Amino acid sequence: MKIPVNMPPGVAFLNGHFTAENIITKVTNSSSLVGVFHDEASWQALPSNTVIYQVEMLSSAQGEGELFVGTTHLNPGRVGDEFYMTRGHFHQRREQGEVYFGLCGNGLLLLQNEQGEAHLEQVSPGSVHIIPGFTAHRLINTGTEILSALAVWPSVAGHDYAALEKGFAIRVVEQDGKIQAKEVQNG
Ligand code: PAN
Ligand code: ZN
Repeated sequence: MKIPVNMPPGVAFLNGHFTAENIITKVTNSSSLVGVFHDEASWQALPSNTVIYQVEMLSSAQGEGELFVGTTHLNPGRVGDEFYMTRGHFHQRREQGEVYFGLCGNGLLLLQNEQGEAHLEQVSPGSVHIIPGFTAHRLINTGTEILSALAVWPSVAGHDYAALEKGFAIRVVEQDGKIQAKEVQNG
């Protein structure tokens, strides 16, 4: 009997683009990131169709035990002094973790627990980030190139954006030509 060997989807580790039959892409424009950046006037001044990031995902099975695979491509840039970043979220199923892999570009992964304690990890090509359950996460592009990171997460995890309405406890800005992480009051 001939045993079939199927061709799986592929990912280019240099830029995170997939080769697969069905790729799902979600584009996030500045206009949908209401209240995310602290300099509201600079945010208002951006053309509303300014692309901040895109998530490219494989279409995969959903349900308990199934996994999603996706790459976030976060553009370089700033809103005022604050670097472009993803909205950031807790998982709706709080206990579900995730793994991020830095592929290209340079940036930071902001992690924050339910007590509001936050810290940063350097994201660079080859970096591996284990995001535990009960931990909100956001990517920040502090470089001049696109920051792409591959992620694998349980399909049942879901996204809870509302829980972070007050924002994260750290903001990352450029000040005096340097990348500076600042603690936010009421974060
Ligand atoms: C990622 C994120 C992606 C976009 O795939 O969803 O980086 O960030 P926001 O969802 O915060 O807009 C992930 O963490 N999935 O669970
Ligand atoms: Zn996530």
